[in-house]
Amino acid sequence: MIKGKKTLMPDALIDKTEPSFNAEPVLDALIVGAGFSGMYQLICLRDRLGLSAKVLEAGSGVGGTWYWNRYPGARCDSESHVYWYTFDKKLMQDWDWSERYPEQPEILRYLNFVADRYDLRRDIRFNTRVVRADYDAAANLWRVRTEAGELYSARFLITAVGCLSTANVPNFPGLEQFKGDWYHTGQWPHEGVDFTGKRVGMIGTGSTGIQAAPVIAKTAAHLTVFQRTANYSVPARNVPLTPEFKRWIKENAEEIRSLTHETQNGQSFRIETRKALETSPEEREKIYEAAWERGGLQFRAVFEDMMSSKAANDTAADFVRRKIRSIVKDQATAAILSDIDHPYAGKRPPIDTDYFETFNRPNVSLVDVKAAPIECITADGIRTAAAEYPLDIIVFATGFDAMTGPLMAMNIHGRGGEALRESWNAGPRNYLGLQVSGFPNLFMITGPGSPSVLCNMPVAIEQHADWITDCIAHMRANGLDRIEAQQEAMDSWIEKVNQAAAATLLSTVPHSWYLGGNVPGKPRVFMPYAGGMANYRRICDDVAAAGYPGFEMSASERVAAE
Ligand code: NA7
Repeated sequence: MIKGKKTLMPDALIDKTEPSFNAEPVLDALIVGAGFSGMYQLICLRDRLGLSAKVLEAGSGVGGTWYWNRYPGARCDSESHVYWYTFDKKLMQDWDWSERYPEQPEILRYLNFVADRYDLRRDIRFNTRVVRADYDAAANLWRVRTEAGELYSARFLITAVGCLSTANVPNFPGLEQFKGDWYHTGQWPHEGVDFTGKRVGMIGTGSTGIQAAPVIAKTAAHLTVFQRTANYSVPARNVPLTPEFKRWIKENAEEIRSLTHETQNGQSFRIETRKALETSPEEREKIYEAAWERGGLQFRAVFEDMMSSKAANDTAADFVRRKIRSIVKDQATAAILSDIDHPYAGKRPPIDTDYFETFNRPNVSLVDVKAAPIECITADGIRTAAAEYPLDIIVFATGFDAMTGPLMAMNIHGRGGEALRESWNAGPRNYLGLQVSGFPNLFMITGPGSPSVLCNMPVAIEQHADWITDCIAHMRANGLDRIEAQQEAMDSWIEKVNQAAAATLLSTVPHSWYLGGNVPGKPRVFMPYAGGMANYRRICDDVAAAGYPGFEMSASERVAAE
């Protein structure tokens, strides 16, 4: 135990032997990552259960995704009144968002406000990257090593490393000879980047590139957008929140929270029950037009069959393509932007502020790198199969090794030294997205196999952290200190994850990061659980209520002997 630190962990569960390599006292729980999930998990375990818990965080501050992604235009696509913690009624009353979609600096301020309010920093070790974690079966402890060589031991290891935190910088030949500056959007310099008077090249047109391009174009001398796969986007229609709306949030905070627990996407809007294919073309057009005007992710929710029927989806896809062609004045550019090869929202659907309008600026041009791929980076810019583009700055808006990347980077080894990397070499496998057979006492927050990125993240995060907390409380109450997902439970869960994906159009887009399609060599497996957040919550609750079937719980020998 940490000297002088109160813990409620029963003596029987405490490892009293100091392992030879261990420099730190044994903790009840070690959490990796101090973003939305790690911060809340710390509150749950330390303040609710009274455990000794610490967080290791690679960054120098809290925030996770919102600490790293400081690129111009970075903003949340969920609306602010559902993008926060809801575990504390008073906290919801004490924070005001300023805009419909909170911008990165405001979210980071919010997370710092939460860290201050619950005095979290005293148990977070910053600038500390985990480079290896081993399960020590004899001691029933996780042994964790950091980049600086520090060693930690803990009964439970909880990964709160985010889904989109391992930057994917494509391996273009010649990057090292580029004379200008280059940046990945997910590792943006804290001091910002001055684009004034610069020739900027931006690779990537996912949610990030679509947010960044309009902002970069405002100050750059010229912005060249290198597009491989054309993408849909719907206007966000961001606005400052009125005093009336802010009051409405406070007065209805509990009802909004309940609604986010009932919907399949953790949002405060429901997916309509009407079907696109049973709606007349005129009526459909009106519905899409109204959704386009309202803006935001809700566009996806206007027809029940949009994500399950290709024919229904085609009506939405056709609407957005027509919008792109009506906004973008240069017909050649409009044709490249609207030549989209996948269903609407088959990849994560971006929302934007003036993205397509940006291509009407005289200082912005589009390069189709599907037609003429990028061959290399030269000292002076980017060379494609068709031309060379001289640049001062290159922005990689090229996404992430999503979901599994951050877990693999921790170099996790389970029982008998089995590496997670090996165990998952054909794609991630787990039970309920929470635990992997062979890796006792390891819990994953919003990892593969859970709704995670298909849900409004704070809703998914609170559900996971609460479930893990209740599970650990149950174990403590029953004198148990070891939990491991059973192989059969894992196999049948993965079947459910695959079935859920196959029932939607999400699994039909080979280049989507949901499927690992954006990282060369990554197994093509649909990673998140697409069966809906409300359904998933029910499944997890039922498992807990039934005494955790599918998990094997036990008392390690020392505990059993007492
Ligand atoms: P995404 O959605 O993975 O988008 C990355 C973009 O970068 C996408 O347009 C890719 O094209 C492009 N890309 C990646 N590698 C290359 C290479 N080698 N050449 C050319 N273009 C490339 O990442 P984002 O950061 O935009 O968004 C991630 C999530 O953050 C988002 O979904 C939200 O949940 C928040 P491709 O489509 O693969 O052809």
